[in-house]
Amino acid sequence: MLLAGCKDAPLSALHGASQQADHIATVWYAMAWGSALIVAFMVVLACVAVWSRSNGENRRRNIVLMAGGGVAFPVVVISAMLAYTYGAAPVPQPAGYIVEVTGNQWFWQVRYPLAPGGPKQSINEIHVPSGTSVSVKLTSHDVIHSFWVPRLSGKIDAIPGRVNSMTLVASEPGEYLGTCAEYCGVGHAHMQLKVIAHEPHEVEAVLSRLDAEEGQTR
Ligand SMILES: [Cu+2]
Repeated sequence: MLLAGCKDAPLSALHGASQQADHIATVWYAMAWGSALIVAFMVVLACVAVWSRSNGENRRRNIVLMAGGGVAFPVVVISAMLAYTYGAAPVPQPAGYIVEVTGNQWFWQVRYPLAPGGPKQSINEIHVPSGTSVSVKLTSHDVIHSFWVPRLSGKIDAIPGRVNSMTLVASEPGEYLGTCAEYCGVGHAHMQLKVIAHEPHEVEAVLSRLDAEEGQTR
């Protein structure tokens, strides 16, 4: 019941706006309810163990219970969860749009290398077309940051000297809040960003209003 309060928050991973985020939420629910059932089952077994009396002749049964409950059961549950998590994950589509994002203490620098009329840039806002697979190429200028837009996808680290990639798709136009998810210094808590998904035909006009990259003409 307490968790129900988190569902519609702007940074909620349980309120997906993409297939990828919906899949993460489904896995989260399966793990949460599965874990609750396992805990309940273990509590029942512990009660049975406390209340039953052993006459010392059940050694074989005890070994079977320990091997079953301690080895076979976790192996089956964890394997099934692993297969489900990877097997049912949405397959990334080839990217139709590219943004380059650089983490800085304490802001996100966004570059649109293929914008019409030359590369454009924005700060703490990522303009993307909705319904399109967006390739985010991520790096950092100083320390390790973590890029996380919970309603669209999972987390990925921004690491100095390295480019990490992820693909995200916003199913519908709208604004999706994101945040740095790895402590990166005193300004970390304010290091938020917004993915703004536009109707695909509006993106070109939006990009044309952004600042040109230094050294480029508009
Ligand atoms: Cu941070």
